[in-house]
Amino acid sequence: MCLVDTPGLGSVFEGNTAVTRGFVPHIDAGLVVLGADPPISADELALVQEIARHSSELIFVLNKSDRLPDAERREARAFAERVLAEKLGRPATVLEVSASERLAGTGPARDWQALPIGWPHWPSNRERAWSMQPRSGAPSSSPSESSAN
Ligand SMILES: Nc1nc2c(ncn2[C@@H]2O[C@H](COP(=O)(O)OP(=O)(O)OP(=O)(O)O)[C@@H](O)[C@H]2O)c(=O)[nH]1
Ligand SMILES: [Mg+2]
Repeated sequence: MCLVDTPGLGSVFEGNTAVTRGFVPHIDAGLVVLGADPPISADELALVQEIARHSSELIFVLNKSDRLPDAERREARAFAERVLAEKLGRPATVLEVSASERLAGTGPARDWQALPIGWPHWPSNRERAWSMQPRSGAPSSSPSESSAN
């Protein structure tokens, strides 16, 4: 498995957004990390729609859930689920997480247990070998990348 952490959108460094957009055709499965405040931007929504054209394997998480009181967090999640569903034309579930709590080993359970075990459903080795062939249009600078087996 090769995990690629692409830069977030809306950075003052315009190249960051270009690198992320350019990487979309290479995605087999996407873990979309949304911030709690604001929950999702128009740019992120457009990117998700673009990713969905390349992969049906998509998971959405609302990170930094520790930053919002319960009522606001519920509202942020419901808003993100509604706009994502409208954009994708299918139901979308957003899971609440907090990377900070997870790192510190503190906080409530949140939705960590709801992250699907065994996700994503990786293609067979043969299909994977094909999909890892160099493709045209690869980004000139690479997002941070890590590999695991
Ligand atoms: N309170 C809180 N802060 C968080 C959490 N996750 C990340 N942060 C903070 O948010 C800031 C940005 O975190 P990053 O992990 O760099 O976020 P990112 O989405 O990868 O950012 P880019 O790659 O620059 O788009 C840092 O100061 C983190 O400490 C979280 O769950 N809770
Ligand atoms: Mg980052």
